[in-house]
This record gives sequence, C-alpha cells and structure tokens, in this order.
Amino acid sequence: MEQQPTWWKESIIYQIYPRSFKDSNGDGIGDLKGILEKVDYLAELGIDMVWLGPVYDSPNDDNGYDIRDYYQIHHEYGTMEDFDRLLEALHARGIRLIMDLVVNHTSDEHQWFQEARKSKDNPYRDYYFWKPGQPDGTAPNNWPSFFSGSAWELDPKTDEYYLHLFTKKQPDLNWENPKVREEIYAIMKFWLEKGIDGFRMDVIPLISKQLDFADTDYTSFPEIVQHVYSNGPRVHEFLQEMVDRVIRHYDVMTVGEGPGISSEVGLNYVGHDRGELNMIFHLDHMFLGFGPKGKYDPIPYGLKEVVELFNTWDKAMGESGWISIFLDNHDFIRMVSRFGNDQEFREESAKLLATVVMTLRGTPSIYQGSEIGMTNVVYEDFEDFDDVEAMNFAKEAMEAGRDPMEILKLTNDLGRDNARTPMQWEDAPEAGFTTGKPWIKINPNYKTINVNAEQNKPAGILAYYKALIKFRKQHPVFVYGQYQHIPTRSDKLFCYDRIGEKEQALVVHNFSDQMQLLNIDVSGYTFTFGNYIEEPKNSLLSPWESRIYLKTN
Ligand code: TEU
Ligand code: CA
Repeated sequence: MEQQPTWWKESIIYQIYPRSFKDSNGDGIGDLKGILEKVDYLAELGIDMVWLGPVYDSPNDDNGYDIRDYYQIHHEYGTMEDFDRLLEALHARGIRLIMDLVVNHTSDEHQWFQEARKSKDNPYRDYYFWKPGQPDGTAPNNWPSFFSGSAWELDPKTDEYYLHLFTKKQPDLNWENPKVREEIYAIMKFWLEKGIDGFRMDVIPLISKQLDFADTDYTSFPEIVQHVYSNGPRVHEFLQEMVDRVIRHYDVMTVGEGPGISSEVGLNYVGHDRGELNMIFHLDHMFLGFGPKGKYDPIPYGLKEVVELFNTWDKAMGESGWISIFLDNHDFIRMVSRFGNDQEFREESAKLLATVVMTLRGTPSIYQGSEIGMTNVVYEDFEDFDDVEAMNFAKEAMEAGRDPMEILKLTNDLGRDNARTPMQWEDAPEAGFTTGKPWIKINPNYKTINVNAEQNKPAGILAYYKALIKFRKQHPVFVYGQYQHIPTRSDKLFCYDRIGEKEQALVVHNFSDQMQLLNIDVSGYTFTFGNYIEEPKNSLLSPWESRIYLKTN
C-alpha cells in the first residue's frame, strides 16, 4: 500500500530567512525586493514552495519571531506592495509561498500586551498569562525559558509575573481565551485571502498550557519541553478548531514546527484522519546532542542515533501520516558542518546530505545556502554574535564564572548565528549580499563558497541539487514508496529501500572519510544516480559517497 497522493507530499520546500537572503537597498538587511531579485534562481533550482520566515512588524528581539503587528510588513523588509509583488512573481513561476505563523506568543510591544500590562482589569489582560509571585518573592513556578533564565518576568506596574517560554519580550498568548483564538483566525484569513499557500506554524504544540502551572519535577530541559510545555491538554482541540474555522476553506498546506512532539504522539497531529496538520517538522534529530540543560549543555551522539530516529519516525507515520525531512534550518548549525565533513569532503558530504533529504519518505525542506554547501562560521568576539539565545546563554554562563573561551567555543559550535550568516552570492564585497554593511558578519569563506562560483561548476553542489530535484520528480517512488532500513555491519553506512508499486530504489550512503565496503547485493538493480562523477564499478564506497540504484517491479 502507498500513501494517498497530494501535492504537498510531492513538493520541495525552500526555507528563506529574510534577513539574510538578499539586501536590495544597501542597508545591510535582507528584504522582500531582494528575494524578488532572486525568484529565477529559485525557479531554476526546481523547488516548489518557499517557506518565508517572519517578515511582520517586529522589534526583532528574536529576529521577527516576536511580532508587534501581524498585519504589517516590517519596514526593514519593505512594504505590503513588495510582498504582493513577491507572491505574484513566485506564483508566476509555479512556486507556492507559505508564511511563518507565530502565534504561541507575541512581542511585548504588541498592542494587546501594551494594553494587558496596564491593569489587572484591562480587557486584554486575559490575552496573556499573569500570576502573582510566591510569598518568598520568587517566580510563580520553576519553569525555565528556552532562552535561559526563568519563563516568568515580573511586571512592576501590576506586580504580577507574565509567562514567556522564550525571551521576556515574547509573552505567551492565552489560547484558553476565545477572543485570542478569534484574533488569530482573523490574522490567518487576512494572509490566506492574499493568496498565500499555507503556513509553517511556529512551536505549535506549545499553544495549550498545563493550567495548574505546577512546579515541574523534570530536571532535563528536553523532557520539560516534551512533557510540560508541549502536547498540552487542549492542543488538539485548538488545532481542530483552527482547521475547521480557517484552513479547510482554502487549498493550502500546513506544517507545524514540533518541539516536544515525539514519534509516539506524532500521528495525533498529522494523522490523515485527524483534521489537524498536514505535516510536522519534528525536532528529534535536531535536539540530539541536547544535554540536561539543553542546547548549550551538549552530549555526544552519532549516525546511529540519527538513523534510529528516522526509522522510528517512518514507522510511526506509516501510511497514515506525514512529516517533512530536513537536516538544518535557521535554528541549528549548518548541516554539512554537523553531519558531514565541511573541510576535506565538503562537496561530497553536502551532496550526500542532499541525497538523504531527497530520498527519505517525507517532504524535503532545504534551508537557504545548503544548496551551495554553506558552512558554520567562527566568530572571535562576542560582539559578532546577534542571536538572543546565544547571548542570553553567554551572559548567564559568564555570571556563573565560566571560562569565557569555553563559552565562546560553545556559541561558535552550536549557535544559531551559524545558519544566519548572509547568503553567499558571489566573490564580491560582502559576498554580493549587500552593498552596505551586513547586519551580521559574512562567513569569510564566501570567496570560494558562493552561488556564482557554483553556477560555473557543472559538477558542483548546486548542479547536483538541481539534478537531484529533477531526478526525484521523475521517480514517484521517492515520494510515495515505503521505506525500509537495511541494517549493515558498518556503523558508517546508512542504507535503505524505497518500495513503490512500479519501482524500487536502493539508496546507500557512506558517512565517513574512509572507503567502506558495501555488503549489499545490488544485482537486479541499475545504478542510476550518485554524487561521484565516475560510475561505480565495485562495492567499495568512496568517502561520503551516495548511490541510488533502481529497479522496476
Ligand atoms: O523555534 C522553537 C524551538 O524549539 C527553538 O527555540 C529551538 O529550541 C532553539 O532554537 C534551538 O536552538 C521556533 C523558531 O524556529 C525560533 O527561531 C524561535 O526563536 C522560537 O520558535 C520562538 O519563536
Ligand atoms: Ca535591505
């Protein structure tokens, strides 16, 4: 049996982080007109859908994930007219556009919160969560914020604390309040009426809170996310209402970002019979390496754990639900630096990882720059960092007296800014991203790693992405075929079958700098696609080699 055919399963998503994609007016900040300049680049790449990061009016405490006005484009990104033109230009090229919907929280500068904080009886008070402190003067409970410190902030005006699971400039919305939900549905309709093609929903499993606000006994941050913040008692009711009231009236798709959604509960969100989300970006493989204190308390992991998660998730979805497949985004380090070898085998491993993303079961999502093999960056000074998560961590760690060099290494190794350095277009000042001074430092490797250079390389990473995307589209087995992991003796190999009604694919990857012997019988199959120029003659896989074999049933 195969999955039910649908356009959003066949699509390939390309994620744009607007601040870092292309600056059109020299102020150093990527903008909508900049994206407009590059729509042909996107069309040539062959992607079907753009996920546009938040471009709404925002004080940018968390780069747009703190929204001040959901109905306005931030002036740094342009105007509503620019937005309309971009949408039109994408549609003219057959590319859909999904917007980021950030409605677990607003900015503290949003008018609702400005009102809410005025007095305890303000009509907007209940748009957020307010609690008195404890008698000993501490916060209402021991919940930690995602971005260091407590999840509660005391607001002196009314002497009560408000809840913020992210920064203190991102107060959590109270979805229990029907008025809040109505406001959100109105926002969604506003954008859908413009003709956008769906939403990527930020931290969607967090919208329903455990209303007793009891202290948590969990001491590990990932466990707190999974068991306390995520999957709250009314989350499915809220999502079903949202779909019923808004989504189902449009031919659009939804993808929920899913911190804390484990494979055991995944189908509750994306089961085809649930009427909730079309798919999720689960973060299980992204959170690998998070220790008890979270991201900046790293623990070791390897390919084995990554593969196990892919296997478990595919089994959990089966024919009944759907996920997106991705290996990086704006919140995590560059995939070639994390899962590949971004030095000696950068090209090979970038291509291998692309092959993984395009051949597992799920909608592939490419993060801007991966298609040219962009890598992590190293900053020598805290001044160079921008991300609030990294800065809050660094501040807290400094205050705790930790070694500054150790802190700098952690923020360099793990920080979100690695993914946020500007897109490298050419070997020109500031990588051709801006004619001014970029809001965050360019990765100095732009001289060799850039779009222009890639466009002149017939066997480069960009050419490989284009060919791979075409290849995937010619073989529906990669969309609809079942997935079966093939265990191997080597812990450096990742091998699987995709089993379709007409075709069957055998995909093998060597995740190492050494040659590996492939102990799998490929007779009956034809080698059809790979990341080495030479056609393979034997069963020795070169470093970071990927091969795709096909046969018809
Ligand atoms: O991310 C949610 C989330 O789980 C991240 O905070 C993640 O734990 C962290 O980034 C790992 O470093 C979403 C957005 O993608 C992120 O950019 C926002 O900062 C966050 O929500 C708050 O809106
Ligand atoms: Ca600009």
